[in-house]
Amino acid sequence: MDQTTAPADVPTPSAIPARSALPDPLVAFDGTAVETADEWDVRRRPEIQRAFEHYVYGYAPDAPAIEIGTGQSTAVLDGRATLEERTIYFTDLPADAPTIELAVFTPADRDSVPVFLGLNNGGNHAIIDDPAVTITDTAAEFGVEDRGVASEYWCVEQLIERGYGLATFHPADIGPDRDDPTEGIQPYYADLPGPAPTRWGTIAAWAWGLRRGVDALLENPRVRDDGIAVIGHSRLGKAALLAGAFDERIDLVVPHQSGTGGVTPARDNDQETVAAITEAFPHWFNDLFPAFGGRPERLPVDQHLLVALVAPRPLLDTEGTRDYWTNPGRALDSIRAADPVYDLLGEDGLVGDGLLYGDDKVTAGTVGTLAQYRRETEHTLNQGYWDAILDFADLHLG
Ligand code: GTR
Repeated sequence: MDQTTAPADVPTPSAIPARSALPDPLVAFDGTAVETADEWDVRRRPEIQRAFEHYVYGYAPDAPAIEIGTGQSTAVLDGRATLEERTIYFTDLPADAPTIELAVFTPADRDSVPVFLGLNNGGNHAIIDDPAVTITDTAAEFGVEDRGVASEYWCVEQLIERGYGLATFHPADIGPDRDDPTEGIQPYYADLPGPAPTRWGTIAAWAWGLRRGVDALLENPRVRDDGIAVIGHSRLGKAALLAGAFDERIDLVVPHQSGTGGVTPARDNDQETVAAITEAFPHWFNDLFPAFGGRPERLPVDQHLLVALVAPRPLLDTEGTRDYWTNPGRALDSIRAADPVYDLLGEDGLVGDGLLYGDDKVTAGTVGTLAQYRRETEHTLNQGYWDAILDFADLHLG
């Protein structure tokens, strides 16, 4: 690993001291203090981003040229919502390159609303039970068979009622969740920064795909430009957080039960370790990250810094108390360790201890721009979570 050519501002693991504590977000890799918002923006934020690309997720391509197809617009949910299906084409790539099949549900009676963008594992047709929703090719291959089976997970009726939209596509539009580098969008990008072992993994590709979803939403008059929230669950929560950390057009981030490689640190994690995750899912990360298995204290970064990259934008980390593998306690440590960056950038960040449970009210008095919210669940998403998420969004996206 130490032989790889790291860019000048990325330290090699041997050049940085092993640290069992989470690295201080406000101390640059060269050991100097980061004392102003400007220093954070110009110096520290980019070096942290570079280190995540280099050591963890891989370098993703720049924003590509896209074209958005016309597709269908149709009334769904008894006329309460409008469904727009739009294909996102990558116009500089060969004609056989992947496309994103984006479905956007928005309240029929509003002009322009905040929208949650998230990857869905079932297929767009799993969101509501309505034959109007297209079963896309990738969803037919990788998603579920039955329509509407994820309706109590995505709760789109509840979103619509509360004045929000949902935009979604299947992750396999960008790349299937398996260890085959010949599939998906990745093989279409040969020239990326960094040496070969830093080539982007699937989480980076999914995050990049989400950012293409943002490109499309910003062109959509039914979507409020300053109201784009990104959400994702578990492996897709890791992608949502990564997208939010790199893309300042994203206004609010909800990494739901995102675990290791998401909000949960690699250090001092007695649940899913770097060794375990890179062995089970080698394609999720780049090929340098596995070298930190068994020695996470050598990582120049840890996941609290990914949270910090979202600052000053609001982030709600949602976790299940019985979802042990994601390690909600360590995720809370991560949130807390990112808080000083919110302070530096003039946001209130955590209020109190930063933790809310179950029926705790998510209001201006109880949460700031950064919080963890837990429910008594295992590894799932449901209406109770959405109540809290939408309360948080009401506060910050108004
Ligand atoms: C697990 C994996 C977790 C999490 C989860 C999921 O098997 O170990 O990191 O991503 O899958 O995506 O549901």
